[in-house]
Amino acid sequence: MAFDIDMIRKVYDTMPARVDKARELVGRPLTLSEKILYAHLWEGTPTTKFQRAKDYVDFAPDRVACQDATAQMALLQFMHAGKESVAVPTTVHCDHLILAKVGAEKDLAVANTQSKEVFDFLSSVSNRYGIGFWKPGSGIIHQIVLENYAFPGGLMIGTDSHTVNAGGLGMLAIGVGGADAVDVMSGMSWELKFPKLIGVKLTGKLNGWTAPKDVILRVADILTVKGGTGAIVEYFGEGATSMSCTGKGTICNMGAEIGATTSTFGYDDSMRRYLTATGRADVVEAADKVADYLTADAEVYANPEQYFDELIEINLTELEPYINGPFTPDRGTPVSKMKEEAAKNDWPIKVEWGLIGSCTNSSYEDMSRAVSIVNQAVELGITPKAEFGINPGSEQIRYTIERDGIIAAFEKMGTKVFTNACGPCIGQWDREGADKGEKNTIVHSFNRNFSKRADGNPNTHAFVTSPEMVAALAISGRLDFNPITDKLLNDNGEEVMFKPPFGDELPTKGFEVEDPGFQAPAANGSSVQVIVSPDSSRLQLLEPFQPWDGQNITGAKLLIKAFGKCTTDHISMAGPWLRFRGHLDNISNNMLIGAENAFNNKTNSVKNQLTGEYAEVPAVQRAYKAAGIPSIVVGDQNYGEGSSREHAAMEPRHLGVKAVLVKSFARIHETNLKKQGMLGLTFANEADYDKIQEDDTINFLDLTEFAPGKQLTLEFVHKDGSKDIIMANHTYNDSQIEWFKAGSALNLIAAGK
Ligand code: MIC
Ligand code: SF4
Repeated sequence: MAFDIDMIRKVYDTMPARVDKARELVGRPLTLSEKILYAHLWEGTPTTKFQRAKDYVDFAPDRVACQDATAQMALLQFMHAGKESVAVPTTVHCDHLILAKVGAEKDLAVANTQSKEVFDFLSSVSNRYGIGFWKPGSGIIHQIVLENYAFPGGLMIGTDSHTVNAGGLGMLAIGVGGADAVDVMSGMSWELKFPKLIGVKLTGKLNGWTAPKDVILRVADILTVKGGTGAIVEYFGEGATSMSCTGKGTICNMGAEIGATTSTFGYDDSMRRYLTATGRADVVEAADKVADYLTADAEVYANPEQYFDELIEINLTELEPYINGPFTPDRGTPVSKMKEEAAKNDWPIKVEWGLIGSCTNSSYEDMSRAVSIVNQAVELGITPKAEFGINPGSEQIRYTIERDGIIAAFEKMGTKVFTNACGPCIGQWDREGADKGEKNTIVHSFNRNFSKRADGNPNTHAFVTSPEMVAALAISGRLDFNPITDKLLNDNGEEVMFKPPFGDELPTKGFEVEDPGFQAPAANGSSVQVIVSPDSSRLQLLEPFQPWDGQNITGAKLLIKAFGKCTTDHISMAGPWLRFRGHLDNISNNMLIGAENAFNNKTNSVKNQLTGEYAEVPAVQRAYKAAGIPSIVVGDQNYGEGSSREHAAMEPRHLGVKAVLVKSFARIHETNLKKQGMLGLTFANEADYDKIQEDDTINFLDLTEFAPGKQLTLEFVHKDGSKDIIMANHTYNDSQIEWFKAGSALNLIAAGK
């Protein structure tokens, strides 16, 4: 478990010289993000003035973290890279595959039986290649990383979009697909387009009912789900330094929901307190020596408009609690407007469930503030109207809140304490009655609330809010309850009111844990056997994808023209499908089943152009594949938003889709497509989306001249014989074009190039 103090010291040793040199070259003060990026340039990469949002740059991340649902594919790919062990410190965390049903103890035992094969695979592959392994029940990847590995000024990548959580400790932590992780684990550089920078100045101070969560709910409301694309969000100001480190983590975590590359905060006392409380006083000592490099230059904070591409200012003193949703995390409603909004939109007022947890909001502070509301309810004699569930973020948090009586207080109210894992946040929730599909409302402190995500029911209206607001809304049983102004009736029919929540930032008696659930890898793993049974339904060794044949793609069929929001949950659904994350062929049966077909507004119903009949998307695509016919997918804005799961790129690749042509992409998904040897293209003219018809056949006219910065020409032949020529943009650079030619980036690594 030992966090790598030597590695951290090495980063700090080289940081000042690198940053000073960069500042000189750039010729102006530097932001924190720039300092961290310049300090992590890949050896030999010239320090030049990189153009934001333009230049691809090679970096050397300090760490890699993977979670079980994505690690399977990442490590199956890593096994092809031909390496003896990972080149940078790496950990694997088992957190996504545990179904929440009755409570931690039983649920964990069930998961350990049902997913034994997968956990055994991950444990042995970790042991084999020098990877630290966190067992099921140890906690959610991002809480564990924050508690053990994150450090100010570091650069890490992780195969999960919420890796960004570690920004709470002043890191640049970035979510990537498994293939990117394989590069870094193999000792290669990691490429990122030099990001734009968004500054968020926080003035004032959080107070009363507002929490760090409200900052990001407000930012999401301002920037929307794609407003952060290609950007790092840097928070600063008195409002930033006055909040807790885990609160900062919450804000950075949900930066994934605005599409931001990552978010971060400058090194401050809250980080010192957190590092010390989590047993890392030596990191504080090392960081203090280079503290000036772990925050932006003073001129940047004094005149932020000169250094950021975009600047937002939020006054925390005036900020209200927010409730975002339903169906998208950027639809923000301040608590004072909820009565009006809910009535206007006909959202179900009755709250059925309140869920506290997920990697976003499962810290000690979150639990202690939420329980302060629960305790008040008990004192005031109110029986909660909704059901309650919590997922502690890690075993260390669970153990500590149990010791401090917080769990007992929750349980007094009938709360279900689920495993230290993702649980309902990723649809690992056996919610009673969800199959009836009734319209209903739930409130949770998670980050995502896409349709069907938590319980599979498309009519569940999920709202995202702070843990303390979840507690208040669940106890009142009403979505439009405003705890700041509204009274409640207790069980005796008396009018009562809640006082604002309060809680400890960190446990006054310190953190404690008996068995954190960590397994260190063998010192020399070369004799460890990694077993994948050939008849497994859960795991399948990968076959390399075929290289490009050097010809234009012709006679391709339109598989689907997806309409509106098409997140990775729509492309490769989670929930029950998580069990196939290590088996490419089986999981491909969920390909695009959640996407809305623009021609009939139905999901999972597309026309098979060979028969004229409508059928499920994977079935139609398998029919094209069997007939040796290529196909393409067309999509709308921000296609592939959400998760880092590369299955959303590998499934179409595996089933024979050649290109995905959309109005715009989310960052991680676009990279995942490139890595897997697919063509990820955007309409040069967005309005051309409307020209695409259901029976179209597509010919590429100049793929043979595929080159950086050069548009591709596609001919869409309609049913009546008429044609449209559509120009497509792409962002492939020279090396990414090589991935396409080779069939995938991994094919190049495996060939030793
Ligand atoms: C999520 O929150 O959607 C997930 C599940 O953590 C994903 C990763 C996955 O699909 O395995 C993510 O955010 O990247
Ligand atoms: Fe797990 Fe949810 Fe966090 Fe994703 S967002 S890592 S599913 S807790």
